[in-house]
Amino acid sequence: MHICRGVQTNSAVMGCQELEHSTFPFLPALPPSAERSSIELCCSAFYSAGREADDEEKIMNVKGKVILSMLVVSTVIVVFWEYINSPEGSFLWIYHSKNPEVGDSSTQKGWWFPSWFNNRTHSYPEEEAVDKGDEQRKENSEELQLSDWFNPQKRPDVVTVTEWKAPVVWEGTYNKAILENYYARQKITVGLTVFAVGRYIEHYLEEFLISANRYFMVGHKVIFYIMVDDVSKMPLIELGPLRSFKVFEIKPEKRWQDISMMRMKIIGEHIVAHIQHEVDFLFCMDVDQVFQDSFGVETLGQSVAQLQAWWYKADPDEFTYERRKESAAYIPFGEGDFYYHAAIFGGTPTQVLNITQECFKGILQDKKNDIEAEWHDESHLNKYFLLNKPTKILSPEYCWDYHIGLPSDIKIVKISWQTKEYNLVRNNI
Ligand code: UD2
Repeated sequence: MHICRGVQTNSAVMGCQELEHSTFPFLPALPPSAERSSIELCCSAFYSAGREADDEEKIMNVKGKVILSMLVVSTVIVVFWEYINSPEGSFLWIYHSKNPEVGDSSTQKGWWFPSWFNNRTHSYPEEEAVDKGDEQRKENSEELQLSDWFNPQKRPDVVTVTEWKAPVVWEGTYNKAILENYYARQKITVGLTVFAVGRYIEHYLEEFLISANRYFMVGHKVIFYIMVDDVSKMPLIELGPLRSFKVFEIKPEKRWQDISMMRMKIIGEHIVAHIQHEVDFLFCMDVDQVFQDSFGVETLGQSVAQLQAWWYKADPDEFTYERRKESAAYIPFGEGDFYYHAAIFGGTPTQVLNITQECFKGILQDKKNDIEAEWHDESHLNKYFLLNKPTKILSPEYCWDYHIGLPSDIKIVKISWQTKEYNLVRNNI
């Protein structure tokens, strides 16, 4: 041992290099002369058996240390790589990732540490398979004809087809099995945006999400996009196997009217930034409502509008459209098809992007002209759907208010309104 220490400057170091060379083939090879001289030095220095044992022990020690240090180094490299790849360099269970395209007001919060660790792009459960790209979507889309799944004659008591031949989906009009089979083959993913700002979080969000988890697009992949102004108030909810969610922190507006209207801007930004790559269809919903029954694939379409429960039997001249010419949402008397409810609208990401961008343009124009439409975003949505007819309309069964009672044409309530408690939840009345 002492001798070894005495010659350590050469023999020990070179011995190590030899060992490393044979154990770790990726280390640079020594030149043959260096190899030879190291072997010679080693041989002459450790001739006796005892010394050989010492040598073996030393070799084993060195081997162990080398393996250990390689492990440590590779772990440090992996962790460092993850760290620098996280947008804010934050190494937390809940991480922040500012999305430049989504604007300063929006910060994404991830809640799934295991998936963060497994996937260095910080995606969520299901997300990898979700980003399918247009190619694969096209491949899978053998067109399903309307007559294959929709039978308007099944509900002669109500309006089931619009003047522009779009289906109005009522309970009994659709063939669920055919639709399910079709969309299962396409392996679709459906997104759902919901906003809960201020007291709407504690009042409505948990019930909305629990019920959506249970009834929204059962059997299909779903991503909930949850926009809140305070993530610390997010209810912890256990989701079903095909469900995942993404939470975003948004800047709260001072007036509830602006919170409602700004949804159009925020949804549009998120579609551009990521939603368009993640889902095939997207719904946007108010939070103050609860799913009560299956809200399934029969609701999917290019652009989908919801009939407002209080107005589905009324004459268009009675509708609460914006009637002032100065507003971008203006609809004159004598015009209009239906009164659509802003609590639910949807379609393909491209169509929903167009809806939200056009509505927000109208909202901005009104702000410039110092006017606010009577029903805010809903007035602009009605104007949009007047000019751009929806390709599918959902009956009021899909968003019913029990305060109306339960007339015989409402067969199954899919979503019901929560009681409006404006004095409790709104920040300005
Ligand atoms: C109606 C429409 C709604 C919208 C609004 C515009 C219904 C069920 N919905 O809703 O779609 O057109 O009129 O006037 O009739 N929100 C917050 N925090 C707030 C305010 C709003 O999170 O402080 C969100 C939340 O998701 C809420 C939605 O915006 O569900 C619409 O606001 P609302 O439900 O108070 O408006 P409401 O009931 O008059």
